[in-house]
Amino acid sequence: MISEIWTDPTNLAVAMADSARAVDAVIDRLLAKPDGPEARVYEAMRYAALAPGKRLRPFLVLAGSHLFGVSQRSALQAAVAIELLHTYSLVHDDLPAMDDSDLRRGRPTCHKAFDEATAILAGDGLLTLAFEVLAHPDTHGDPAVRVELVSCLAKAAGSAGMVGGQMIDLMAEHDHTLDIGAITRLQRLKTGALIAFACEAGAILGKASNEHRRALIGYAHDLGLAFQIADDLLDAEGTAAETGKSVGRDAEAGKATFVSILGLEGARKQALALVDQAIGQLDDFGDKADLLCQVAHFVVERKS
Ligand code: GRG
Repeated sequence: MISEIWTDPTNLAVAMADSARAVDAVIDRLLAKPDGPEARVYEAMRYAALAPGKRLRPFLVLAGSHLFGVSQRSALQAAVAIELLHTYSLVHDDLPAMDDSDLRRGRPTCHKAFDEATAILAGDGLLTLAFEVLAHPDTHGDPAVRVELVSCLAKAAGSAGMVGGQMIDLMAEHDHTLDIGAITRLQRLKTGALIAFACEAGAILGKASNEHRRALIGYAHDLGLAFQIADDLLDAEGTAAETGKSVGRDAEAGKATFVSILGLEGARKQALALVDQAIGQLDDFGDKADLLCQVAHFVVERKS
């Protein structure tokens, strides 16, 4: 049972820390360093994937899986897969050809700690490992469930999801006239699609009803936008020491963001309204959804 991972299932901070430990233990095992010169790419993958991030997406997988009585082993496999894929996106996003960032998760970015070629390979290794993990029989006894997970993650992460959103974002660097609709679409693809997969994974693993699946997708859409607005607020108001990454990049680049369009107060209000809306989508699940309700508040209150 997933709840066995959580030493205090009523306390979000404790449950997130317990989940992160369980996920990191699996990643540590998966990325055991081999002998030979290829060990360097494992070192870079470990450096990026085991760095102190929030492990929000794996937590969403575990908390969503909890609603449907999914086994701990299945849920952890999906949780690990999404964290590996998320980490690849961070490693590649930080490269000089993209965001050119020096700091990530409070440490030098992967290409700074190693070199660009190694960081590209580390990202590629993390991305492909994510799918290997999902396709493994440990993820689910029913191959149709494994195929559905692989297909849904591929869609969320690919050109119709995160990669497409990143492309729109890069194009927007030369177009500062994006309106709120265009920014919402960009962010739904760039960060929302992966968050939506994280929330839906438990429903797929648990073979949930369409109605329950729709409720989780609704929750995820609201949560994903709230997360992004909070991210824009942190970029505008946070410090590198607090967030562990470079800040002030959006304003510096003159980028259109939720904050530049809605203003600080407007953005904050919108994020809080989305949190209420997200929580409203979980009514049917009762107390079992307590942690998902708590994490919705965390997403907008976080400092990193
Ligand atoms: C390179 C294909 C490709 C895509 C990159 C997701 C993304 C697209 C880039 C990440 C850059 C970024 C700062 C996006 C804003 C939202 C976001 C994904 C923040 C990082 O996620 P957190 O806050 O990070 O969950 P931790 O480190 O806690 O895991």
